[in-house]
Amino acid sequence: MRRFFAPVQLTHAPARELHNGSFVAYAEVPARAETILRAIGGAEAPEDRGEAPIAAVHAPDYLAFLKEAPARWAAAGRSGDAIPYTFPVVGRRALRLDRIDALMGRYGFDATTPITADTWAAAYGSAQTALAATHAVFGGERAAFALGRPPGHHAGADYCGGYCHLNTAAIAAQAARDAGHPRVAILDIDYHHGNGTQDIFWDRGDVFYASVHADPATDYPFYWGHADETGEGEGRGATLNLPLPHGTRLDAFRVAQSRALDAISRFGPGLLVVSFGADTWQGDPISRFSLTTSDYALLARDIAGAGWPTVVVMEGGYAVDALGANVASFLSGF
Ligand code: OKP
Ligand code: ZN
Repeated sequence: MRRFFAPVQLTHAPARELHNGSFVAYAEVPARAETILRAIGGAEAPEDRGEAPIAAVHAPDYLAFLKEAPARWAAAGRSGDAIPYTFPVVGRRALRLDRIDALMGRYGFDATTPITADTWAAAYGSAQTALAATHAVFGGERAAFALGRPPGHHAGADYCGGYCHLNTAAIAAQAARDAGHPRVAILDIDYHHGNGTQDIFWDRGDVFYASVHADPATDYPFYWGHADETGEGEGRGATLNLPLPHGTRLDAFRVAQSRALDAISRFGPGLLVVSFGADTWQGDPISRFSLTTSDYALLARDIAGAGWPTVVVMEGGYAVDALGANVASFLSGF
């Protein structure tokens, strides 16, 4: 299975994040990628396919913001990483967006996603891995892996959050659409709901989004991922949310994933993108499901058994010592 990673992705290394009321060490560390690389025996550098496939998903003003935010933050006299701390409450009129502090809240939905001077380059590299894996599948590979780090599924068309800046799964899915696949599906099995991916395809009928995740009644990102969110307009019925409770083990997770795969089968995609997070592992420090390392191979086998050309993009997983084995187990199922 071909796998892709760009060394520049290691440069995004924020110092701290706001977590449950305190500043703590950032959980989405470069060592996550290093441990995965060791476990899977390295990866190819992706070809640079430029910004157009990223701009096919993300708004131009948001991309400009991501590139400019660190310099504007520094110009305001700040020494630490840029972190939003004030947000435009839903529905407010007369937004004044000329100040970096206001822009941070406009383009970020939480205080857990700092932007550093290296963030744009790292996120760009992460997006290129998703494109490289997608093109490998276009070229006939049965499945390919994008070691996306920073991850992507919380990033919307015009916002960042949840350690995510560019939505790698959405960029892969859109690239498949633009290459002529009429229907593309995304299966998101990270512990957290992929609100950004859901938002991007919310009113579209050409990209199906199915997610198995921790119930947003108890878990981040709270505002999205409830079972009654099913899409709107052309996208009505093309979003499927399957929230599960704390403590979920393989049996219940596998039943939910099968429901998602059945729905995707009825949709009939020509290509599948999997947003894979290993934060469903039993020892994950920020999550509360109970999957084991060997469970990931079984889950991947169920997905592979459906037979679609498949692009796997890396999302979360924060138990760094176990992460490599968990990812290797998942990929072995293909
Ligand atoms: C990114 B991914 C709440 C902490 C939430 C953000 C979690 C982002 C997860 N106190 N932190 O989906 O793995
Ligand atoms: Zn997650």
